[in-house]
Amino acid sequence: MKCRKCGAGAVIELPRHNAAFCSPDFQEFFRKQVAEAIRKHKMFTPDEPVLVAVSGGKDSLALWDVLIETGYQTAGLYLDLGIFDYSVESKAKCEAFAASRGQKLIVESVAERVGAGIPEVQKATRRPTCSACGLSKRYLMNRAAVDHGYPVIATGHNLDDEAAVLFGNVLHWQMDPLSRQSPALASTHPKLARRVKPLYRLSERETAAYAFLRGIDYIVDECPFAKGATSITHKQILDRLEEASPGAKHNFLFGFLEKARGVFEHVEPTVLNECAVCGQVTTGEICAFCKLGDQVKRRRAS
Ligand code: Q46
Ligand code: ZN
Repeated sequence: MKCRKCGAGAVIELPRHNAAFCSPDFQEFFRKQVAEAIRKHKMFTPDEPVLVAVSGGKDSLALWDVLIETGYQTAGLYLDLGIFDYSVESKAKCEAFAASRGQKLIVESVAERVGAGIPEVQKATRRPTCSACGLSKRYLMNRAAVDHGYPVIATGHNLDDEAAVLFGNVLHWQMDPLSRQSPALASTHPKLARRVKPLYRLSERETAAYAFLRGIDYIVDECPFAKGATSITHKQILDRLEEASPGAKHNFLFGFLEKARGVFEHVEPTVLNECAVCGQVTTGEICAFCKLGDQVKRRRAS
């Protein structure tokens, strides 16, 4: 197997692109895909500081690495969810990565904001764990961006993640999430940062290969609550399709983005207010995160 660009021995084969690459040319290919994502969706400019949400996993650290290498102004944001050893280890990976590259890492902790980590928040709210966690992550990400002056948040979602979310949303015809599924979400309020996904053109296998070739030390274990998640079943189904027909995931996601997404966009504007307790953006009077914090406090008091 030879590199498509230089003819040297290839280290990775990409059936979807009908290509194989040596290590330097694969890294170049990876950076070009990220650059194309940023350009196509006008994600950010070199003058804008970007807050990169890092979990300690391969995708988010690969994203941070490529943005640093390209010369963007970045800081990392680690959200400490208080999920047992998983949080301790993933935080250590992010701290080591930031220190090795001389980058700033902002740490936000769920426990500091609401008095307990995600496992206890779940018990207090009786929401599914990932729902309480997702709500907390969205809130803390935006709040950190606004408080620290970052107009844009970049997350490490890759092509496989996005295709799996799309698959789930299509299975249940979730109209609202379908209208919002995009590699770049604009800000609709001065207190809302833009959210972008510069890895959406790259598969999980490609980000894993990039992280490995760049010598990035990431946490391999998944969050313990990820086990049995329906998103994993959806990923497995799409993996089988991809195996039978390379490019299936790409065609599914890109076809949606290019041909179908507009159909789901609705025009009714959502009225956004500022939460009476914390001042962050909400559609009601008090935001869902403050309500969640209140439930935790009440449970602790009882
Ligand atoms: S939502 Fe659920 Fe993740 Fe939160 S509780 Fe773990 S698996 S970390 S992406
Ligand atoms: Zn609030």
